[in-house]
Amino acid sequence: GLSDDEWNHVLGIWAKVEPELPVYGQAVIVRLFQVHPETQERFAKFKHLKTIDELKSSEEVKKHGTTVLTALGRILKLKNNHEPELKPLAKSHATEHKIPVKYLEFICEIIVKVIAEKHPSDFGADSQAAMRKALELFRNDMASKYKEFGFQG
Ligand code: HE5
Repeated sequence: GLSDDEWNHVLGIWAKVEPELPVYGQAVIVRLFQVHPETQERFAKFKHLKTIDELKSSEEVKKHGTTVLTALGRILKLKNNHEPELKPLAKSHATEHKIPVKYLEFICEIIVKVIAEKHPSDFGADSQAAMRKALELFRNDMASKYKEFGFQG
């Protein structure tokens, strides 16, 4: 798990992200599709969006980005006790959306990068390291739940 100090870093930066969740959410999803185009194939309703401009101007992309970061924020705030919040998410991603753990890694790395770009002065090396650790915990627990749901991920 993370130390109190590490959680303070994680939740401190999250408090700066939170007022602008739709802005961050949009940036994360657009970047995910740009850097890892195979992830866009998983979204039936985003397949028709071909250009960067189309992605950036899509209200649906923005809405989904907000949904994703809202879920992640709730999990981070529960610190090491995220099981009740994580379980339904793991279930839907394992059995319904079938999202490989690799894709979770992609999006987590992009989340760190997007925050670093938008908040360079508030997201120093210690905070970045703490956030990476929290996201790794999230992914590891998603991966073990995936297995419980019979998805190898
Ligand atoms: O599962 C749900 O609720 C428990 C449905 C809404 C939802 C989805 C759907 C939520 C809350 C999340 N995702 C959250 C989430 C947090 C992690 C970091 N997701 Zn999610 N997703 C949904 C991630 C990571 C992640 C990576 C990838 C490639 N996710 C995806 C893909 C994905 C897809 C295809 C869907 C189905 C809904 C949809 O099509 O939305 C437009």
